[in-house]
Order: sequence, then C-alpha cells, then structure tokens
Amino acid sequence: MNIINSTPRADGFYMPAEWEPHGGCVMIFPERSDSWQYGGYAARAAFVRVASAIAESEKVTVCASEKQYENARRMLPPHIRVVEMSSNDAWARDYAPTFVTDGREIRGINWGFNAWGGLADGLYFPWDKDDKMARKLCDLYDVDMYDFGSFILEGGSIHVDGDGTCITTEACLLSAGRNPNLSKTEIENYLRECLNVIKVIWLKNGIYNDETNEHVDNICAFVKPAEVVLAWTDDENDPQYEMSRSCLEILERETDARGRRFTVHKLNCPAPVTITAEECGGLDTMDFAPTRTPGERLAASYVNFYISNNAIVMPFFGDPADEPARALLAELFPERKVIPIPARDILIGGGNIHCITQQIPLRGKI
Ligand code: KQY
Repeated sequence: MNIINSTPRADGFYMPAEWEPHGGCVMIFPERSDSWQYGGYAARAAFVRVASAIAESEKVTVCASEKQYENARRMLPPHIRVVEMSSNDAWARDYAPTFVTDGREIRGINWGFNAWGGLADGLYFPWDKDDKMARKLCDLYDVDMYDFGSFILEGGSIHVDGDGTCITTEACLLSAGRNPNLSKTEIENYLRECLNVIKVIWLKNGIYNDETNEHVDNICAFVKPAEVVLAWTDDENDPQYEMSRSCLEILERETDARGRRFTVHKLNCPAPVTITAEECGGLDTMDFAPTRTPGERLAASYVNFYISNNAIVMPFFGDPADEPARALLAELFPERKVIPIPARDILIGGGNIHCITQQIPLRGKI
C-alpha cells in the first residue's frame, strides 16, 4: 500500500454515491459488552442477518477479533469473508476507509478517528484500534491511501450524491471534540478536496439524542442526485419535530452543486424508542458508570439504511411506521428489493445498519 501525498481532487478521484456499483462491503463483528447487551449475542445475530442480506449481491468482509474469529466464521455463511482484525467496537461506517475512485482505480481515505469527540465528549477510550482500521483495510484490499489522519471525521457524518454535492450537519462537524482549531470554511475545504465535491450543504442537526453529535446518515440520505429522504415526525411536541423542520427548511431553500432544487421525501420515524431496564441490565459499565439508563431515548431512524448492489437493507423497529417506511423506500428504489432487518439490537449500540457497513466501489469500469 502506498501513501499518496496529494488529494483526491488533485488526482481526479471522487467519492461515488452509494447506489453506484459496489465491489464489496466491510463490517466488523460486535463484541464489547458495554455497547451490546448480554455480551453481544443478539447484536451478533442481527449483524449476521445484515451481512447475509448484503452478501446476496456483493462480497462482504467481516472483521472479527481473535476472540470472536471462530464464532464469526461459524455464524457467517461461507461466501462471507472473515478476517481477524482488532477494533475497539463495530462501526465500519465510521472508521473503515472512505473509498474514492477515478473510474479505473479505487483508493482509500484514512480520516482521524477519536470515538466521536475524543476527551471532549467521545463515547469510549481508548479508540486506537479503531483508528488503525482504515490503514489495515487499505492494505488488505491492496489499495493506495490518502492519509488525512490529522482531520477528525467519521464516514457517518457525510453523504454524497456522486455528482458534486455533500450533505453534513453542523452539530457534528463543528462539535468541540472533532476539529476545534478549524473554521467551518476550513472544514468545508477538507470535504471539497478529499471527496472532490463542489458544494457542501450544512444541515443544522440530526436525530434527537444521537450520541454521534447527530450524524447526517441518521437524518438525511440521497436517493438520487437532488432527491433525499429526511427523517420526519408530525408530532410537534416531539423535540425531533423542530430538528427535522429545520433540515427541511434548509433543503427547500438550497440547491445542489448543479443548481438543482431538492425533492425531499419525508420518512416518518417510529414512535420514540426507549431502552428498557432489562436491556440496560445486560450492559456492562464503562469506567464504573452505566453506558445507558432505563427510559433513555434511542436514535431510531429508517434513514439509516444501506444501498447494496441489488437491495436496500433497512432497519425495522416493530413499529406501525415500519411498513410505510418500507413502502416508500421500495418506491424510491424500484430496481432494488427492500430487505427489512429487525434492528433493535443494533440500535441499542448507538447506531444502525448504515453505521455498521462501509461500501467499496467497484474497481474499474462496468
Ligand atoms: O455511527 C454511529 N452511529 C456509531 C455510534 C457509536 C455508538 C457507540 N456506543
């Protein structure tokens, strides 16, 4: 693996949209007992369902610790590759490489990772194994790498349309624990250079109580250029209402990199999902303190889906809003089948299906 001392923009590489053809997908097997209840048994079963759904149309690699390797190999079907690789947790979206392409070759980007806010408001310490994963994965896939390790960014905090536009949230990218010495303009310049985009749309916020400082991938996602789904609620008494409303107002007055107005599809959230005392009882403490408290609201959103080569792999929450969400995504992606996965056990960890997956663009032209 070579480290490339320029930028994707300078070299004519860009981050493709998620619906463009994939060569594969990376995931990480969940294990830590302060993130995943009851030792992670149910979370691992849910991850296996997600990996199997994605593996119907692209090569999935699951990274597992030495301790979990045999278990992962046994639980995952044989056509899914399992590699032993250490990590601190299981959020491939956030610390696997962001891949870029020039249409012939793919390269990886290594961002700096500090567990969503470092010593300011990060979610665990240490995070050094997570931070090394992008480099290890570039080596594994034999792709050259851009090293922006001094710039803190997680993959879940950006979405691109592959046509010059990136969306993100101020709540996350301007948070005190990420890049406090950089101005908004300087952060935007990183995104332009690294993702090779022309325009960055800044939403103010994301999903209520989202512990990532409100990643964009839980609130808003492109479904095609100039067309997005936005997590929504009609309940004006829900704090999510003002947050989603603010995003809608920004999207309605903005245009994308090509000057197009956005079509916004409201994707209604499930009724507030809270963690039970029984679930909290299955979580180990972190530094002598509980990681969650009974009744705490979890950041449940249907926007956190993954676009595979032939499917939309989406979370279900056992809520009446599941089916309308499935129907909307089926309408928006008529070429793909929608595969719902019961996702409460992933949500308890603090994210969802998009957060635990990272797509790898196809090498070369199709
Ligand atoms: O991308 C994400 N949503 C990751 C959340 C991390 C939560 C750690 N408990």
